Amino acid sequence: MTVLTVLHFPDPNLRKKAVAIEVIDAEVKILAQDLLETMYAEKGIGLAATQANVQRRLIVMDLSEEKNNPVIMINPEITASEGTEEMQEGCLSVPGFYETVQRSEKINYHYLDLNGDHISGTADGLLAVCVQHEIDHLNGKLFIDYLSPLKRRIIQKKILKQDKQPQQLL
Ligand code: GNR
Ligand code: NI
Repeated sequence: MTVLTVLHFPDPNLRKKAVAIEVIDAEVKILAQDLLETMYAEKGIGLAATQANVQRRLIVMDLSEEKNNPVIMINPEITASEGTEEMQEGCLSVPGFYETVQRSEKINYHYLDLNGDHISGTADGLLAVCVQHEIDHLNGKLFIDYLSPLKRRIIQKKILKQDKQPQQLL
């Protein structure tokens, strides 16, 4: 088990489109576990493989209070959506910034689990937001892309400055 490095905006690798997973082999299973471990270590509620610089269509999340409900979604897709809702979002790849984003309110989704079984469901609230946020990552899109260019530029400057500071290790 490994905590992976999470890329920060404006790393160009965050803009790459992830490719579908054709075979759920040992490598995919290890990646899923490492993504979960990274998500828990960084105190996120979701994480996409893209954020760990792996361009495969795999996302993980855990929306439970007790952090005991890991969900692994392979090749996740939104098959229907309705309504709009606004929620304040954050992102481990845009650390320290929280902004309101408009998304679909209710979605139908589909994915493969680690056994290759087809899972579909409907979601609203935080789960709906999180699934949309994570699938965006797989398509090279970030929540700040929904903000004004000015806001995005300010955030970019601040993150570049932040990441230029020497990091305090332990
Ligand atoms: O930890 C996270 N919290 C969050 C809050 C509101 C909307 C989306 C998210 S996802 C984010 C973790 C992350 O960056 N996933 O890609
Ligand atoms: Ni994110």
